[in-house]
Amino acid sequence: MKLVRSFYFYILILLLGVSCQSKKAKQERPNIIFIMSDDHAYQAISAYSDHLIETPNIDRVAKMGMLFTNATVTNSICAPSRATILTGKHSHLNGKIDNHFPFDTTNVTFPQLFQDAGYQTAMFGKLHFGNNPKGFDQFKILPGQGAYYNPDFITKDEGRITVQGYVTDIITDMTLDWLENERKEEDPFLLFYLHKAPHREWLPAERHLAEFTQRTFPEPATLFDDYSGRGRAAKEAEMNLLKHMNWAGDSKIYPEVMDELGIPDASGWDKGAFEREVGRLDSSQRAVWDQYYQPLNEEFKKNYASMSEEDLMRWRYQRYMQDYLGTIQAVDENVGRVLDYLEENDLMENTIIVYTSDQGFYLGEHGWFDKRFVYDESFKTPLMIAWPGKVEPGSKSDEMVQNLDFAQTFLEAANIPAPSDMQGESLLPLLTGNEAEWTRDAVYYHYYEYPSVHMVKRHYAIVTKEYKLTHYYFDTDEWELIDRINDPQELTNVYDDPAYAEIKAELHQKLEGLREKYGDNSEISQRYLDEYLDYLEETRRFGGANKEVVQEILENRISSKK
Ligand code: SGN
Ligand code: CA
Repeated sequence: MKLVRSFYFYILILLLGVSCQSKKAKQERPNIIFIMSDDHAYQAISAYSDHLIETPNIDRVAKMGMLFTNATVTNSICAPSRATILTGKHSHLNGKIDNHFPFDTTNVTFPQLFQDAGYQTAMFGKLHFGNNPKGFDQFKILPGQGAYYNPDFITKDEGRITVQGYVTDIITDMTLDWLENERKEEDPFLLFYLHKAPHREWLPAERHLAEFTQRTFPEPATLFDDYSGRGRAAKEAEMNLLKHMNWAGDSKIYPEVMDELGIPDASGWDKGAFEREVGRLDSSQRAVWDQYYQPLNEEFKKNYASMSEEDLMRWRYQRYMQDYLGTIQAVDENVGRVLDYLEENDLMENTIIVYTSDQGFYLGEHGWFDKRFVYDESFKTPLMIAWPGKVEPGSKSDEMVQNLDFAQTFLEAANIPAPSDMQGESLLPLLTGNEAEWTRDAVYYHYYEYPSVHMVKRHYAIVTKEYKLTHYYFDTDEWELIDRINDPQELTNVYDDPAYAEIKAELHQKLEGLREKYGDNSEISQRYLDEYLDYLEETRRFGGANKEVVQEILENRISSKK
């Protein structure tokens, strides 16, 4: 009897041990909070440089963890970047090459794998896929680009809703509400907290207008770039602050003031963009908004006639920075609210916190706004990752990491096997101080969305820490080689300089190797191009400043088919 009793006792202990262990193992899986803004340039984060704005809260993530100074994207545009993040695959494989067609939801995304593995999953903010995210217990996302003021949301449980207030605050309220009221304490979570800001048309919260509409900011060295050292792609892009920025939608010159001054609606959707955004304010909100923008319009009216092109460029840069950085002020405050919540609720310990953007952005460098190019300001993206106890506080890495790497990093951290066709590399060796295990010395880039808004030609590239070799292959056939060390502003194409003959040959070979490794080639590029041009031919859905160029491309195509 005694023997039997002690046998049962032994079994009981064993079972208890197993269940404790499995509970512990369960708890040990880290929570993940993925904070991503839209178009947030690293130049506008004080952990990188404080010449434009102080972002003390975003910087907290870098202070707690690792700051990446060479983080990049595989395709510098919104939805494709998000697709690469979720699938761990380059655009040509996940199919989301540009912002036009919806994301192919037969792709396997890492949140689905987390959900299958027992994680709680939630997403709040901007996704921009043209369909709803898979693998989420809860989501509230902006339709398309979303709006800054009194925005609409597509929600999992309540259909489409409109919420009064400022988008950055609202997305944060939703995130905090989920953490507080929906999250179950016993299971780990994967949470996407995705800001719309600081995306065009850069509309700050009411509370920041007084300060930001008054500030002046230092100009970048290349504000007046004439693109003389580079080829047609840089020269023909429509991203110049003076020539291609909207007066109403972007610079907040009232449509009626444009009329008074005889400024044409050059893009064809300038006044519409203003209405789309500012028109969402109710009358009392609008009255507050006008308090700040009205005097600015009055002043501009007075000065316009006497302003030179150079004056106008400078004025537009300041206007741009006032609004763009104003929207970042709200992002920083709200990131602070989320970090405070984690601290106050003992959630810091076992949580991976990421702050990043879907790509970088031009803040007047090369005279530009927007992104798309493989030049640094849009190819690189801010990235900091904290994981208390695992990542050394205040550490830095200059390794060439990419948005392609997130999926495998998180899967490894959560001990979930990654599908073998994912193409990134886990960042855990870098995060945990095992640099020797990291061997990547070059990354691959491919941008597709052309002909389209901003008119940046299709290109693919190889980038190492020292060089960039780029091929613009459609509507031109140009190679560009940039010496990143000696020409950090990327002003001179040295492709035909004999001094670079050897390195050029080496890079060509390496580029071919990368294309093979990732499974990209000109046949695939041609297929995507044909699909897009067929669509343009059929729908004629193009317009604005680039209308004639697109028409010419299509006519050439039709006549070459004959
Ligand atoms: C809109 C913007 C463009 C921007 C694209 C893509 N114009 O068309 O400036 O490049 O989105 O942005 S806007 O006046 O309508 O804002 S992305 O972040 O979604 O890729
Ligand atoms: Ca973006």
